[in-house]
Amino acid sequence: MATERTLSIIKPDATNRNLTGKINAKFEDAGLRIVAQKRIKLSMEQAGKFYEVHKERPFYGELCEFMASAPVVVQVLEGDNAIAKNREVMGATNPANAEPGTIRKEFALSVGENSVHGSDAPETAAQEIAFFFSGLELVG
Ligand code: RTP
Ligand code: MG
Repeated sequence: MATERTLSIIKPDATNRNLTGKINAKFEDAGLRIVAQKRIKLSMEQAGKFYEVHKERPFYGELCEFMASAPVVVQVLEGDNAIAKNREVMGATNPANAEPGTIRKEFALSVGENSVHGSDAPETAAQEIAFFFSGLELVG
């Protein structure tokens, strides 16, 4: 199996409710190592740039406002098949459709305020990691 890295974000609905530790425990229990992590407050401009791929979607404005509404925790997770494994631990985008035991099933408030983000492919993972972290911040 390939060791991969993926970009994860603990979103404002979760940081507001002090869920960072509980969410990190889910990642670590699944074998995902947190190799970089920082708590930051995104500006509207930064949120807009990060989610540029969704700019034509009807929820884009609401999504950017939400992501800039309170601090987020951005992190790099590493492990075997980390991209797919992280998305499995996160659960479906809409918590109503998420499997029991997943982060979104247990913690998400709605399809928008759904507690976590995870990269969806190797190319986006590399881009998203570089968006938030410099090489110096990434230890093995
Ligand atoms: P993410 O990118 O955050 O990991 O989530 P995802 O792949 O499961 O979902 P995606 O389709 O990429 O959508 C990105 C984020 O936009 C918000 N969203 N709101 N109101 C809505 O119908 C709606 N749909 C999506 C969610 O916060 C979703 O995670
Ligand atoms: Mg996505």
